[in-house]
Amino acid sequence: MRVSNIRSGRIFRLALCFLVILPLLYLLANWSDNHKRVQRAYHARFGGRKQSHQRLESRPREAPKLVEGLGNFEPRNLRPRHGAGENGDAHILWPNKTNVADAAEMEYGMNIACSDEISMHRSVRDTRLEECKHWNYPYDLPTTSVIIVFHNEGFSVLMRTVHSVIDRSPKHVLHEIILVDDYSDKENLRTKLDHYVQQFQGLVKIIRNKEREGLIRTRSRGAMEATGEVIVFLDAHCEVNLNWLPPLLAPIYRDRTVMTVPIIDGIDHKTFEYTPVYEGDKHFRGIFEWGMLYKENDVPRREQQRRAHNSEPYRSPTHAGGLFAINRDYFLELGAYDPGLLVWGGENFELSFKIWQCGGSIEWVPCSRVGHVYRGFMPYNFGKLAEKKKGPLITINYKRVIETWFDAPHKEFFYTREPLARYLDMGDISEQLALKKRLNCKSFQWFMDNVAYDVLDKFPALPANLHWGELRSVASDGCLDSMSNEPPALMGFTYCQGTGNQLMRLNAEGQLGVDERCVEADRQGIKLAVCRLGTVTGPWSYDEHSKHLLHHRHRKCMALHPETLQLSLARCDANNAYQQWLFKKIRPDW
Ligand code: UD2
Ligand code: MN
Repeated sequence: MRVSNIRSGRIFRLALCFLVILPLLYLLANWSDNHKRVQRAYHARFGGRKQSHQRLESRPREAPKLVEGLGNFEPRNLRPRHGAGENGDAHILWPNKTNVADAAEMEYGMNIACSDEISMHRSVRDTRLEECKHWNYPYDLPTTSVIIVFHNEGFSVLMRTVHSVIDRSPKHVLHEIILVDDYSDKENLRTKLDHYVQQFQGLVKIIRNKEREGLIRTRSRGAMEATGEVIVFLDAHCEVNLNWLPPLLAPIYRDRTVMTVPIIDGIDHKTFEYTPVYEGDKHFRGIFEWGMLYKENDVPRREQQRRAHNSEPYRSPTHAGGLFAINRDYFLELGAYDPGLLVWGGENFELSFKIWQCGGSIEWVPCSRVGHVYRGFMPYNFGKLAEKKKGPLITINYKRVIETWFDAPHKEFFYTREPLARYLDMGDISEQLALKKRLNCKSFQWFMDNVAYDVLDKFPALPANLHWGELRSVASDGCLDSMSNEPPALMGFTYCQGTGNQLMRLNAEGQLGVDERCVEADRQGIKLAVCRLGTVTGPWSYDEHSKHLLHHRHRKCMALHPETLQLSLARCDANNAYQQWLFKKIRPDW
């Protein structure tokens, strides 16, 4: 009895165990499982606290992705448009408007009468590589301020720039467009603009300089006033192409020290025809020659091969100047542009060298295309700022830039190519040198070795000038002159004036140069020619005793015809004063 009692007691307790504890255990296990699931979901959504925050920051920002279908920012259902200049076609004015067109060309360097007849919203030819339509870009790209500086631009051209930006940029990214008026004094432009921009309800802002500052300082001012994360500079005569902005912003979104540059298409200044400068799928990048003229060169294979797709951005040593995107704070941390640079020119090099040497980079973006009107000539003067500075203002700008960023050997190349630059007063660059030191910037040699490694192939190290100056005839009162001609052309002979057209340089390798051109000779005469890329050698030598300029290949001397004053090669004759020449150093009077 007792035994059975005890036994039944045990069975009861065991049953109790099963009935109560097991479900409890089950519930407990389930709860903790659930709890972990909820925690996981929470972390995924809100990123959790410190630990996952760090994870977020170190996670690389999303890169653009090539997809099968249309890219996420590609325009869809574009309706074809018809009318003057649509599809970027040339628009030809009626013959009875020729006078107006000519007047506009004279005043603006472009045919504003033609522009006036073209819609503000005209379509342009899609000049991109086919592949460009298939990139997905991150949605949360940085907000952007587009900055357009202008001085006396044609109204319709300026406003078409603005409309094209609004029509072809994602709304949530385009933060503002800032028009910075560099003291324009054309009648009506001010009131017309103020009135016209009202329709944009604050998206387009106008700020005005109290005096003429030049484009360089005006851009720096625009950057200061901008409130977007990224700033994009455009000239006041541009039309952006389809889906131009996301590909420019994507590299900056991932790395704030990248400056990006769109590929520039051409808009004809007479007909407003929109055409690519380079056809096909070959890419080019910005370099320079030693006189600091901006040049473009094929992208070297080494750089091509860094990329998986031909439509991806590639690195470039420099840029043309007008059109680019950069993180605003980064631009200001770099000191914006050197405020000592005046009006126009050289600022593209200053910014490029500064970015590369101080740890950033420049990328050209094939999928971002922007049209730019290349004018027939520069329609404005440099105003009071140019009067204050004696000597050629642009060369002064170059001198500031090379004295800040070049090293001694490369500076020498610049002075060999521009001998007069040595005498120019470039002002004080101590602030620039201090900035270079503060930012711990790398040397120019580093830049040449790692970034601009293709420059020397095209523009080799310059041998020193053995002689330079005006090339005066001993027999006749006059000098050799390139006559501002474009090569190929005959060299001229005129009164000695000490101008750039007459500044000849004979280097230690026999090359006779005038500005970026070379002087050559054949049976037809003495010629202005394009210097052969990649060489610095030439056929000439100068004998100080006989005063002959000898052409080695032809074994003849440079001679002046006594009557026609034409230049040619003649059999050398020691007694003929018309074959005698003197290099006379030009002493600038500034
Ligand atoms: C190129 C650049 C230009 C600039 C320049 C100087 C391109 C396509 N263009 O010459 O952006 O970098 O080289 O190095 O890369 N402007 C002023 N104040 C002035 C003079 C000009 O606001 O005193 C404006 C002008 O209205 C225009 C912009 O600055 O919107 C650039 O001037 P540009 O078009 O005459 O220069 P560009 O294209 O010949
Ligand atoms: Mn321009």
